[in-house]
Amino acid sequence: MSKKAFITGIAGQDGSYLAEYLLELGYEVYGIVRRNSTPEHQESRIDHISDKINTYYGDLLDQGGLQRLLDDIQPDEIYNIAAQSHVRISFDIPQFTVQTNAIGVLNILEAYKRSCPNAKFYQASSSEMFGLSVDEDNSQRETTPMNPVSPYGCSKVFGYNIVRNYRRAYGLHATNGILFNHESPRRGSNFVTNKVVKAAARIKLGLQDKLELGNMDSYRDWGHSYDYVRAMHLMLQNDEPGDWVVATGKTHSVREMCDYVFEKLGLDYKKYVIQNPKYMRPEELPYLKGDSSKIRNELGWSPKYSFNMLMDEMIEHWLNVYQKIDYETKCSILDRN
Ligand code: NAP
Ligand code: F7E
Repeated sequence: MSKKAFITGIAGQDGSYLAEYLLELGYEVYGIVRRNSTPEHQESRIDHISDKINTYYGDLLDQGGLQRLLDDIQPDEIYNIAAQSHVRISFDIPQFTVQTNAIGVLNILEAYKRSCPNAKFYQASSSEMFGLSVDEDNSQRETTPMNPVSPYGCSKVFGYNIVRNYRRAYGLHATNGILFNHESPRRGSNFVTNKVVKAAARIKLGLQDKLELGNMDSYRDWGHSYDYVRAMHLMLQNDEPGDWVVATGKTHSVREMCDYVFEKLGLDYKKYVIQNPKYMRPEELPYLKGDSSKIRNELGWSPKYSFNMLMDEMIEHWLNVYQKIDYETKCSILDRN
């Protein structure tokens, strides 16, 4: 009999890759999407698999609805991926962020504990929880102290801790994946990688003439969402629940990322990128580089995508979207480097 997976945030970046991956593995896939006044846009990342998955309206803030769905579906695995996931925006809407990312985790844990306590549970925890803490070897890992610098980071620390508490207190198979930044062509275009690649492609095609960014001197450990959803699934296949860091172990500044992307398109980013204080954060997290030895050694995970492969896929995606140039010109741009 197929296993059943229940995914909150199924229409988000990770939710969509995870749903695809679990379908490939033969799972029955269920998930919730929020009510939205323009429903024709909200499932764009999962439209291509809409006939293979089962989606319901639901919200992490509506515990009764979560309870009813888990009662009915009785999933084997629950992936709590939904969140207000934008760090800078968490300063604009701190209460909604904390309600969803902290109380929302408690809501689904309670529903899980009552409806299907034998299921396995995954919580989307984040490297943003480490904030200003960096170990002496310039990395963050499972043992690095948590010192968050945003309402988002603070909310995720609560989610992380309540999952550990429910694991110990009630013997639940509840796991935290502490994921570093991961991107893809499906990334929201107000996150920095997709914002830069999309703008660079538009500039190349003459559709835009400048790009406004915030702090270009922060460093991030960027991987591909596809590799990271494989890690989520692996964690739930382990007999014991736990906490695992998922990261590439390589870090790049926003400036270096701009340099790579613009150069790939034959452009000099310095001619086009300007800084706008609007995109600065009240408090910034300056540096992330993850040590994922634990998941590599214990569960055998490793990423398939390098930073360059990730960026190249995103560049190709946005060039295809803005197909004003013909195929041959596009190939010559991609071949140049
Ligand atoms: P995403 O693209 O922003 O997707 C988040 C999803 O959650 C969206 O479908 C969103 O729906 C939904 N959602 C928001 N509030 C909700 C609520 N109250 N109830 C139910 N659904 C709600 O984020 P992602 O990049 O896929 O990230 C997935 C998870 O991993 C998030 O928890 C994020 O915080 C965490 N994480 C991400 C990264 C990363 O680099 N991507 C790293 C570490 C951790 P709407 O479209 O309706 O808002
Ligand atoms: O910012 C700088 C910004 O918004 C990366 C989320 O998935 O990863 C993500 O959070 C860096 C920051 O991601 C702009 O200040 C400069 O230093 O792409 P981002 P994030 O804040 O690291 C963590 C692990 C998560 O858990 C989150 O859910 O880029 N930056 N200029 C900019 N960032 C944005 N968004 N826009 C700019 O114009």
